[in-house]
Amino acid sequence: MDELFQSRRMWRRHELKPHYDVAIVGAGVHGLATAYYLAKEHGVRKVALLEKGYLGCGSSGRNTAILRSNYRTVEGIPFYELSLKLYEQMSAELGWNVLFSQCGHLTLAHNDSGVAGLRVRAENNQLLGVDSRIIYPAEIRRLVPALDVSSGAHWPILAALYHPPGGIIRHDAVVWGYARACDALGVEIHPFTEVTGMETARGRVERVRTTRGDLAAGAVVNCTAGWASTVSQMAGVPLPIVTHPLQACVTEPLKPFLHHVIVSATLHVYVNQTDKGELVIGAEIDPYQSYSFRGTLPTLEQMATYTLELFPQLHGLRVLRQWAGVCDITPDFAPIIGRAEDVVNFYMDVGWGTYGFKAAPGSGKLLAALIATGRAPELLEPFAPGRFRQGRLVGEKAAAAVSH
Ligand code: PYC
Repeated sequence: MDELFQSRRMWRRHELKPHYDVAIVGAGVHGLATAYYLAKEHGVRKVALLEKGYLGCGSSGRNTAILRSNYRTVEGIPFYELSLKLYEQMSAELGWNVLFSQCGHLTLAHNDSGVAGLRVRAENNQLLGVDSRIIYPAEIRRLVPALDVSSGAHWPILAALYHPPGGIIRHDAVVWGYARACDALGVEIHPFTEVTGMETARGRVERVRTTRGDLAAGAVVNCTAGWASTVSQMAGVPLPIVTHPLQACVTEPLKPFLHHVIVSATLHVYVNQTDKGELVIGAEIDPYQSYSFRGTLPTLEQMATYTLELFPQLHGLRVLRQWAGVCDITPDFAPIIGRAEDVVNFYMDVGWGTYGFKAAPGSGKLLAALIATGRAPELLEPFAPGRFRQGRLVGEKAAAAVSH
């Protein structure tokens, strides 16, 4: 591995081969993590990652890079906790700095029902070993002096769920670190290789058609986030997923004044300050389904209005950029991970909605184990593709940072 790391390219170019053990559609963090763990932990190295654009062009490069594990359900919390732990070790594991800053994460409550919701999360978190607790205005003011914690605010801050291990990572660094490690393990990365169709017969995907030629694979994996339903449909697997854009923006840099991630689900806004001093601000999902990457003025106005409710002193701050990513949202706001019920070599790691980046290392590790061994790790079972048919929903919506 060391020798390969010394070559100047972080990942190499390859001709597309006619056959692989595993073909992964989508080389964002989920696809990369799955390939990495297949190669590293199971010795499955004849793996092709097929990406229609450049690496990180989808949701992996278009999120607000927040990591946390303070979810709500007994199914979700251990899953995100596993991912957070893997993120904590990632720089050492990959020999590559992913710039994870565990600065702490605060979810604010502005009314009694908000506080009640945070209490449920705090108790579930603590029962499952996640560092998370309710704090009140005096402590919030001490941690985040810049927040308007006065009782005269339009949306007074009554309490917060404080999650010290949460924070911000450099999302591009995660993509590049995984890609570099995958390449060193022999995985082939094929950017600008769009999957255009699949041929199925006898309950299997027999061929995958791409813009660079066809291939066959023992297992085909859908890790395409916003495009999940379109790609699964190619294998004849309909999914109950809808795709919505989620917008964010970044401001001009300021002197460091905000040392935590601040989230208000009531105000549909989340704010953090990067090491460069810029504020990264995120919105709720767009109210309509679309695959657009464009920012819109109403959402920008909304992000600015709600940010100023929390930090009135930021009026006059200029926005540098605005963008959108696209989110694959399921009816219960929890992912779909596992093997398709009726297509035996088709696997999915999709439906992550606005949570996908946080979960990638854990889902990659567990999905790789399922593909390599044929046995679903216990943590994956609640998220199996059959759960909608069986009426076993997970219900993670109340842990969202933003409204859906
Ligand atoms: O759930 O932490 C979250 C989140 C942040 C941005 C979108 N969702």
